[in-house]
Amino acid sequence: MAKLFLGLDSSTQSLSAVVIDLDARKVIYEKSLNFDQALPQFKTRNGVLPHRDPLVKHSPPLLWAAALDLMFAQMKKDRVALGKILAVSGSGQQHGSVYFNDKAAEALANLNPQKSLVENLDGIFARKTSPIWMDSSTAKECAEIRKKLGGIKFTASRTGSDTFERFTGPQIRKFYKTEPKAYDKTTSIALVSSFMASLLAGKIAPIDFGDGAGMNLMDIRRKNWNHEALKATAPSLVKKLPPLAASGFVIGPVSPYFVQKFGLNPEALATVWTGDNPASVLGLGLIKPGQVAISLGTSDTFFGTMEKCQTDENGEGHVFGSPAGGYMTLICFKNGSLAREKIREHYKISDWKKFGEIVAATSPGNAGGILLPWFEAEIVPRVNRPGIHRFDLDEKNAAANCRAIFEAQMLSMRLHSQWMQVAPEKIFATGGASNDRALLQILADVMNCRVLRIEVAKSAALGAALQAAHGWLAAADKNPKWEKLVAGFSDPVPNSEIRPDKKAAKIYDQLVEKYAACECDALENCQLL
Ligand code: XUL
Repeated sequence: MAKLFLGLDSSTQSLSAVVIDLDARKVIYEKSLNFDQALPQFKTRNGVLPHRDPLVKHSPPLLWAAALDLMFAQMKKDRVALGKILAVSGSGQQHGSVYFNDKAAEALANLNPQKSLVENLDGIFARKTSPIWMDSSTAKECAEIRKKLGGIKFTASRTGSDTFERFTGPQIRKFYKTEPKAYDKTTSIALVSSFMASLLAGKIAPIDFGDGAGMNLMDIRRKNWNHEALKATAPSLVKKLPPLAASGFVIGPVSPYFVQKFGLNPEALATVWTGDNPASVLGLGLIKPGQVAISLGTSDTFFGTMEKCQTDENGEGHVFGSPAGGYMTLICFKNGSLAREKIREHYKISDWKKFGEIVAATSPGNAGGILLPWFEAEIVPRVNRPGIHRFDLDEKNAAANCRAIFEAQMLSMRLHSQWMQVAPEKIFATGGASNDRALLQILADVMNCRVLRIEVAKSAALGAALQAAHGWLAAADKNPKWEKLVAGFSDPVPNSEIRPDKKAAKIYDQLVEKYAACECDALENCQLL
């Protein structure tokens, strides 16, 4: 009998599902459901509720529950063999939090299939909306927690990251400070991932080591709640947090709600979910230490796996638990494709093909011209006042500016990933801009490393399906090996390998020093890294 596993990814704007046939090493079904379009009654824009304060970004947790109902109904309609699925897992947008009251446990245990999930969950929240990762309204709380934990270095070495506005701990602290009564009524706090897992399992689910590390509350090395971080955040927090567990760990059989309503196999296992980035690491097949991927999307992210926990004392990067064991790192550069687009528009370049051609016709190192493209406040390095900075670069020279933006982005990645102490032997590139060979050549030359393109649609949902398979096999004492599990699901695009040009790589070894100096110059009171 085919071994089928379901992976779900509850992201900011959509819920995705991927079903894999493990032995055939094939994705047999995939679907995405856009929140705004499928559930307009929740009045979200791009999955987020409008708010008068642009720093506040919340979403309704009931939207995610309603989407789960819709997705199962869609799968049933599409004749997915739900009765044959052996286990379900998932991933969620990281950092977002859900606040349950004392009615939640009972409601989850008695989900009535005659009603919708939204009706079943009526009255179980101590807070109607959930702050999500796009929220940046907690600068004050970040500073308070960081101070109590002894500064950036100690906060990062304890919890895996410095305090960040979007991280759950600072968000919980703000809730406690601004709505103390509602905080008091909160009996359990979930992440988006553990909230969704709770619906599937019919009980409050554990938080995994991957998503748990995005809270500023988990001890990154011991993988338990860090009591000093809890104390620095809000009172009685230890009583409000579920246990931590490994991603994919079996919680129990799926809730009868999904069996009776949609025909899910009654023996199917509900497993612990993780964050979307940790799940993507699995979906892209990055399970060996030193494997690195660069995703060139709305924001550019640099992520990879690490055997030993190495934290960033400058507090720019993050360390999360990897669902495949060990650790993963994530560095998020906000000015990614949006910044590239701004330059393209500024110089009136018709399309990306033309942009690539212009870049290819210029020389590595750009004759020393540097552009710091902080069109928006930047996460890495921390830039609160957006601005564009040019050094030895003529604004009128369109071609040099096109090369300069991508060189700066790649030099920044090289500089700000040094703390990871990971020497990648090859880099997988994914996301929109990875289609462009001229840009990938710059990446290969700056990093002095082979680059291969990898295109996995819905990598988080695929990773979640693999996580379900791992959890099921482990529960059956089958001793699953990650390397074997991911094989065949995310092979690099054929003939996509780009090798570094040795001469160009030498130029960038020098230019990175100049880039660092320019960055320092542009950032007030900055020290050379
Ligand atoms: C990671 C982060 C985002 C969200 C997006 O720290 O905030 O990548 O996980 O869903």
